[in-house]
Amino acid sequence: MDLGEGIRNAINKITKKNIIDQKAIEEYKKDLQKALISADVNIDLVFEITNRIEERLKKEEVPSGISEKDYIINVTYEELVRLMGSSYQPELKPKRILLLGLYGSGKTTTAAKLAKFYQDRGLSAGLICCDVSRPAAYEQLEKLANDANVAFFGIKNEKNVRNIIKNGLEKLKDRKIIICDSSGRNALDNELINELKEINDEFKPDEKILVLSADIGQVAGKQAEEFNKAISINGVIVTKLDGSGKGGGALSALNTTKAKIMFIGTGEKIGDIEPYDSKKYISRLLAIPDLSALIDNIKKVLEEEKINEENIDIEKLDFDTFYKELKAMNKMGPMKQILSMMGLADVPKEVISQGEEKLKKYKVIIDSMTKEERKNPNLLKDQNRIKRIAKGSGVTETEIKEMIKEFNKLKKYMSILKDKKALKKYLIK
Ligand SMILES: Nc1nc2c(ncn2[C@@H]2O[C@H](COP(=O)(O)OP(=O)(O)O)[C@@H](O)[C@H]2O)c(=O)[nH]1
Ligand SMILES: [Mg+2]
Repeated sequence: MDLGEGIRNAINKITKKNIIDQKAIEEYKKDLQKALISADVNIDLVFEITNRIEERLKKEEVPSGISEKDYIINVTYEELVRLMGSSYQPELKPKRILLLGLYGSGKTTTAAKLAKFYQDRGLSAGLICCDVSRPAAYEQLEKLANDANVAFFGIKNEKNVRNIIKNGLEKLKDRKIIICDSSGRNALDNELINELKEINDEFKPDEKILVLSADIGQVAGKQAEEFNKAISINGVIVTKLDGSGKGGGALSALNTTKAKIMFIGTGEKIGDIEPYDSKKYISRLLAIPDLSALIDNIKKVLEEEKINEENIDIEKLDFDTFYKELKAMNKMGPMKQILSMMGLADVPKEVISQGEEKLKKYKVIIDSMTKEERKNPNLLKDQNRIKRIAKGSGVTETEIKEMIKEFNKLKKYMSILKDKKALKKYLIK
């Protein structure tokens, strides 16, 4: 069972209970502890985070407009982000990057992934093979460079790293990003340190990045400190987060060191790399939608359509604003998820998922209304008006009545929203 599954199970268990009392919270705490410990999170950190979650759930009042379930998820989410928190935005400028680390950590794969990452963002990239110890290291990187469609340089059977780098820098001088892949060892020893120092001298990297595999769990923290002491690193890349149950242990341990988590590897394929963003990672772990992306999206839409609490006068909601609202909601994407997270799960489905088709039909109907009808929905209680609009718009009377029903639902939902102030709270945060 991976960390996400463990935590999701714990959440499901507590939120299914009829009454969430002190005992239920303590049980939840124990379930979380089990999940975190099995992900190899350091035991002190486990107690720290679960104590804080317990305390918050016992002491804090559930804010109005948020269901207890969403509140539990939210507290857990916030504390996990604190445990594994940080995010990295790679600067898109020319640079030299040296990747280092132990055997099998994922250096060579990551070198190619990283080269492609930058090249896809407009910076031509090249790879230099400086792994002089492993047989077939040259062929492996050459093939990966080919797959990634980036330049490659290496000298077969050459053991002198300075020589390789001198020639490589000359050959790849038109490349904006140059990434050097180095030898690994079973452990950090003097031989490796000396080799890395030589590469460092000759290559003069802007970034020295330690590549670590997530499956070493909390040892990641210690390893980052050791490498940092020996050769001073700028950050780390954690690979194999897809396949290891110990990712939580690795990320949380790194978060307690000075080592910056720059990227994470999430699969064997060349595109399986992303800059680290703990919020995104935890959202995925808890299988909740990427909240920050969704909230950004809502903000954008609200700005575009100038819809906010001040601008919507519920009493005055008419068919003109109705159409605008539907269009705005359509742009927001999985609205249902956002709303249910805000404790507004009772919003009618039909209001939320208006397909383009329906929107078009509504537009035609609304276009066939008179100005007065649009401004005063009450007029449509008159059957004759509905008949006239049906004729004019080429839709059935039933469809018009359906639209009116949805209009009324929207009106109701707007008042819930205004009442709970939930949306505003989320947007301001
Ligand atoms: N599932 C998964 N496998 C990875 C990832 N990164 C690397 N690997 C695999 O780990 C193994 C060792 O990788 P390699 O790049 O040769 O490690 P190196 O010895 O440090 O150069 C290879 O089989 C890779 O395909 C990752 O993010 N996810
Ligand atoms: Mg390698």
